[in-house]
Amino acid sequence: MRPKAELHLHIEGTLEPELVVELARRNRIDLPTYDVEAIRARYSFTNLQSFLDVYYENMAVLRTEEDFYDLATAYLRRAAAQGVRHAEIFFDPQAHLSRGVPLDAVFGGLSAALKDGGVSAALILCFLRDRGPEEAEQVLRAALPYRERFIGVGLDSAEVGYPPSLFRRVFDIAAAEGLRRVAHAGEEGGPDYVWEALDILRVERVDHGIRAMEDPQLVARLRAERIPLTVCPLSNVRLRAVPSLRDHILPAMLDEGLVVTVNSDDPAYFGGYVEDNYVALRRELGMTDEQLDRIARNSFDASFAYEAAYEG
Ligand code: ES4
Ligand code: ZN
Repeated sequence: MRPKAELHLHIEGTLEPELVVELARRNRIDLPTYDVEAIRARYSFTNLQSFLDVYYENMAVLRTEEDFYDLATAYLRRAAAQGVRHAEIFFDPQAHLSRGVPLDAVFGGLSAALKDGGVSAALILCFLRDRGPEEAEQVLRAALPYRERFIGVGLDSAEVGYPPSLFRRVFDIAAAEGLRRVAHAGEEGGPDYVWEALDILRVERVDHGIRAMEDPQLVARLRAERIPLTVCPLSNVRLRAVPSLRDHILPAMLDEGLVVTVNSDDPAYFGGYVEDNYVALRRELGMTDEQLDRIARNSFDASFAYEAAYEG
């Protein structure tokens, strides 16, 4: 299996139905069903929002530091089995703070799991764009005492209607703190969202970015500046951003000379971890070893914190 880095992965999106049930029992939280197959049967989505509704609901079972430790430990084990040598992992503190889970439990559990996980890994704190820029700034300030535990900030959740420009100030503060910057853009939103992420948020990678392909000038900019794109093929199919894998624009992105990477996004919900995405690209799109090798190489080049010494 190809060694690879995973750069677009929401830790809360690795919450498998089995762990939902286990944590619900441990924390005495009522679930509508304790049948994992019945939980999984709900994972049929029509767009990003229909997924986010289930994603935020299932998070109710994450309450303690130990829960976050177990969640991230399970992901790192699966990632290693899929050839992941380095992971830059998103987490959504606002989704936990709003449920009364302290930031200390989130950072404590996640950073301990990364330390023990046996895979090079780092955290990227994401702002929930549909909660607006003031709350984003509050959460960043609340996280600054933990500054050494995360390497960057991102922007996720419902995209359309929440353009990157709303978040200029909080990204400026993050930049001044020496934090790396990424944003979801061009998943459901148009190329204008990608332009804003680059020009206003000064992002160093674009998460998804598939709709950038609608704008040739934007493609030229991404190519010239070698801005990596963290593409998530199975996610795009499950959220109906593309009709099927066979219609995915990823091969054309590579042909354009873009720095494309392949990632799993929310693997517990989208039917596969990162190697499963690579396998599907070969099977459904006929992508060659050469193309997939290039993507894997891109993933290390596009990473912020991978240290080859870790391999040693
Ligand atoms: C997400 Cl696929 C996706 N898009 C935007 N925000 C997200 N949060 C978790 N998964
Ligand atoms: Zn994502």
